[in-house]
Amino acid sequence: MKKNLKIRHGKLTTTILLAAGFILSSTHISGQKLKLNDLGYFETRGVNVFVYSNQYTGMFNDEKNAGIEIIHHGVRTSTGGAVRLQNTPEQWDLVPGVFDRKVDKATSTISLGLRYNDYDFESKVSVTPKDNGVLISVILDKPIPEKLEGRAGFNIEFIPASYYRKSYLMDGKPGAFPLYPASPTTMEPLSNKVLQYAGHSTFDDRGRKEFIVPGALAKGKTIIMAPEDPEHLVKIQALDAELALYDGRDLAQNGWFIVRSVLPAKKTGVVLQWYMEPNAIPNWKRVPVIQFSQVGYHPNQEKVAVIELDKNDTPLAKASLFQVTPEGKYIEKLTGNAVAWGKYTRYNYLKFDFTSVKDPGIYFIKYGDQSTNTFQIGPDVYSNVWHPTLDVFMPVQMDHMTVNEGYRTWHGASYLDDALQAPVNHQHFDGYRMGANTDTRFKPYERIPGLDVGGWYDAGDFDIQTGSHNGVLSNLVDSWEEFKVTRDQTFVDQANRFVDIHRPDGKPDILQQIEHGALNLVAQIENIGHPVRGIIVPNLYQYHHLGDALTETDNLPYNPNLKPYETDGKSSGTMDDRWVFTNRSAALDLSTASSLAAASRTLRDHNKALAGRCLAAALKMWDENVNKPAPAAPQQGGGAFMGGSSEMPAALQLYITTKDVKYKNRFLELLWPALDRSVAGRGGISIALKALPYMDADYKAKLKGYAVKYKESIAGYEKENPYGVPITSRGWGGNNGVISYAITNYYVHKAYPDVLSSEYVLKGMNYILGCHPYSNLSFVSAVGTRSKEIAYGSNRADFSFIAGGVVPGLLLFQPDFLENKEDWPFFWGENEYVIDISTAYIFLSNAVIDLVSK
Ligand SMILES: [Ca+2]
Ligand SMILES: [Ca+2]
Repeated sequence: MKKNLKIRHGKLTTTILLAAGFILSSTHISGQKLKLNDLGYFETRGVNVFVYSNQYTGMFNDEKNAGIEIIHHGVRTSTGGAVRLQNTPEQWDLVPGVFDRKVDKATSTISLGLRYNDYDFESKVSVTPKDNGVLISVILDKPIPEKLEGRAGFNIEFIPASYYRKSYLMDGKPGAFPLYPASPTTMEPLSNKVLQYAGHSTFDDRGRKEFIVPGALAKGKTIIMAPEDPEHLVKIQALDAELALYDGRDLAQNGWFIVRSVLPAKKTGVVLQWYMEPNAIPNWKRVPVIQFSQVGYHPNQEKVAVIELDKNDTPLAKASLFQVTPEGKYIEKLTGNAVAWGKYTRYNYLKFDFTSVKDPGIYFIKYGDQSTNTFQIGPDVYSNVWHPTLDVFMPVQMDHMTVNEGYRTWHGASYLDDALQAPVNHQHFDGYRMGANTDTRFKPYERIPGLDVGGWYDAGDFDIQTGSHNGVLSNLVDSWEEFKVTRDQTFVDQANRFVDIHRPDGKPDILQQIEHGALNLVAQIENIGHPVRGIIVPNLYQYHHLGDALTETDNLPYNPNLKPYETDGKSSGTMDDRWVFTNRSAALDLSTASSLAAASRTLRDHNKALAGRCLAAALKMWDENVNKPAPAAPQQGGGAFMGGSSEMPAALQLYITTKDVKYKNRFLELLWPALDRSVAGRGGISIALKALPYMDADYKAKLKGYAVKYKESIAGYEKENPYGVPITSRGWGGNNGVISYAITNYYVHKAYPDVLSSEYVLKGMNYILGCHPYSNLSFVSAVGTRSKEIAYGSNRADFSFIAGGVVPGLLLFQPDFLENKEDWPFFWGENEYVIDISTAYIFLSNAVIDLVSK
């Protein structure tokens, strides 16, 4: 029976076997043994075990992207796999540094050292194939430090989305993985607590000097996880220790299920061994993924689907396009060749070209027994693709306002207690830093007035980042000036801090958004003297806030005469007001000058007073930076000044706004040498073409040579991957790069259609809308038939989305696994909406509409 058992539809067959009373042991269905492959990980069909192919980057602490990780039937299900110091480590709990990682082919062993500097504690971990799984050993040269006895243990974490709604057996005793955390917790005195990152605390103990310790869901020697599901079945056996199963979500919504064994005290040598066997379905193949634009296609554009295949899959020769008739019938419209493209990362790729089909209608693609969801071909497919971003996403991000939509209030008017001067010599957990001086007239912790106005939550968290605000203003001004985006579906009342979605008020929304961003930037310059890096909550236990931003602070200004948690109704003794990180930078001064100079033009008719303040602030920043003698600091070639590449856009925007030729001269002086250095990047061909309408015919003629050079510089993308766009995927997904690439191509095509065709713009759009690796979901929530419905917005704890938000996209797990999860919202590098990417998408959408309408 064993040998002949074929599981083609794993779950179904297993269920039948169980129902028939067979005893199912993992050896019945496990496939071949794991082998160490040339890429440095353990592999068999259906199962890969990565051992620190990916390591903690330190950028945002535990990103659940490192350690011993299982790619289980095509899906990454485990992370961590390290000596850890808590039952359920949180994002800001200490992670060990990795040293001395060795991949030994002779013994098929991957080994490494782990080190906690804070406790001078080192351990070694080795992983080697055994039977149908791996043997994990923890080795100590010195006993664990006394302080960590009972705390240091070996943990591995399993993603809840792959395990809830499923069962486990602990030493044969059944249990269910909870959908929502409800395991027992106990309190312990703070003196017992292991340090968190840099002495911060994720927990607000309300002054009680205590912390929470999650209790186990089950304990035993052997755990079988998801025995009913061959795709996710994992057996873990502690050879000489106790195993416990925990739920990390007791402490943090982004926690995982954790299997853990505490290390024995006062021992050295091999102190712990686990046998871990992820089940492998024999002859498993990943289902082909047919990738296409979820929005569909304009009749006259190229239409090429990409088909992503398991390396063990045999490519089929043909794919088909079906049309859905008004009667609900499917008509085969076209059968064409599925043309081999080659290998990219771990998959093989085919391309299916159905450009010849131009009839408007509803279609789907069929390849083998896979059919896609439907999409459209028609002249208007792009007409509303940016509406959710401007109508919903941007309003939801608006700070200092109540934002309402129908029966739902997204959030109240937040951070009315903004803001305090950040202290000097301070490193903040979100990357902000203060040096030895404040660069302002304010003392540390002194209130800086006038900042409780305008601005957007930068991303899934709630800080104001001035740099991304500059990007947003630039994107919105460009959209307004290039495409006359007059859409009005939002009611904005600045005086009463109230925003209502889907409610026109007679004013173009894009101007109201420009106004909202400009209000905060101008307030920075007027009240502080210059723009600042950003404004953010001081305490880590505030920063991880999930919920209405109104409640991240108490919205009452801090009053040192009151006790913590005490209030007189007007102020409060709780030090929770946001801090302003005020160190000055010439680059930020000038990029803010650029965005405010641009904003001032668009606001002339909408809000004349604010337009004047924007221009005054921009001129002040220009004068204080460019007109003062340059320091003896190292100069970049071509006369670049300490503001670096920020000076060029500032000069251009000030010229367009004021028509003062001195700015034009400075722009041109900087531009040509910059183009000679590189045509790419924001200082390259893109800004040169943005300036085109304000320059003469000679300028356009001279620029053409650089446009040709640009085209040559992008030729490689067609060979790098089957999508023909630049895919970057380290640390943070690369959708921003794809959108910015497509926008640059738009400017080049518009000026020189003979140099670059419009397809270079549309390729970028197709990628964002679903024609990309891993899945075929549109990366813009609520745009396209199927799109990101679970993302890292401010509502991520509800496994939900914000319509119109654009996610970063694919992350690469070294050496060869691209990922963008749709069942788990907490990977910021994959799924966190950011305001500047989303507004660049508004511009790109309008560019595409402009192109296809011609
Ligand atoms: Ca409006
Ligand atoms: Ca407060």
